Amino acid sequence: MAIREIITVPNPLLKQVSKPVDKVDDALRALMDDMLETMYDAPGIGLAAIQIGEPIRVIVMDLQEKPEGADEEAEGVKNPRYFVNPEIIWKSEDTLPYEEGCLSVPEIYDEVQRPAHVKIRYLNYQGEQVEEDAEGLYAVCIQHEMDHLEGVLFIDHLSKLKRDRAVTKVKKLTRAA
Ligand code: K2U
Ligand code: ZN
Repeated sequence: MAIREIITVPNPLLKQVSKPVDKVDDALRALMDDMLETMYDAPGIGLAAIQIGEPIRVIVMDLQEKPEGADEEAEGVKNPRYFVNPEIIWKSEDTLPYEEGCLSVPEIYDEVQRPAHVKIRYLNYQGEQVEEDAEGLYAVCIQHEMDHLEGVLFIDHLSKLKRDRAVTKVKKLTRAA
């Protein structure tokens, strides 16, 4: 397994539409293992393959949710999820706001409205087809990652002024780093 570099705005690769995967094989599973290790190291709770420069329709996620009644500083329970060629097959009318961030737009956070409930279809780590409901943070995260597969960032849902300010701030941050 390897930790890969996460590309950040204004890298034009992030605007690319990712291509479907032909086969879920050992090579793809090795890439998904690298994506998961990279996501944990960032740290984050989701990562799309394009964020490490691979323009293919693959997402990894681990919401690391705390068990019921656990205290604040308790560690979230690891529950890695893998999504190959994911599709959103239904979206609720009602939407929910959520303060989003993105590993490719570091230190920028802003509110985005998204459908509160979605139904998704994807291939899992073994290449089996799965259909699942997603609500709450799961729904927010999968829609955020599915945007990445279309070359869309969460700042693209904001005003032009906010978007331009975010890109300028990240340019300064990454130049200084
Ligand atoms: O795509 C990414 O950069 C991963 C995001 C996923 C995400 C964005 C917004 C809302 C939910 C998930 C990163 O994990 S951002 C870090 C983060 C961590 C915990 C909760 C929300 C965001
Ligand atoms: Zn993101």
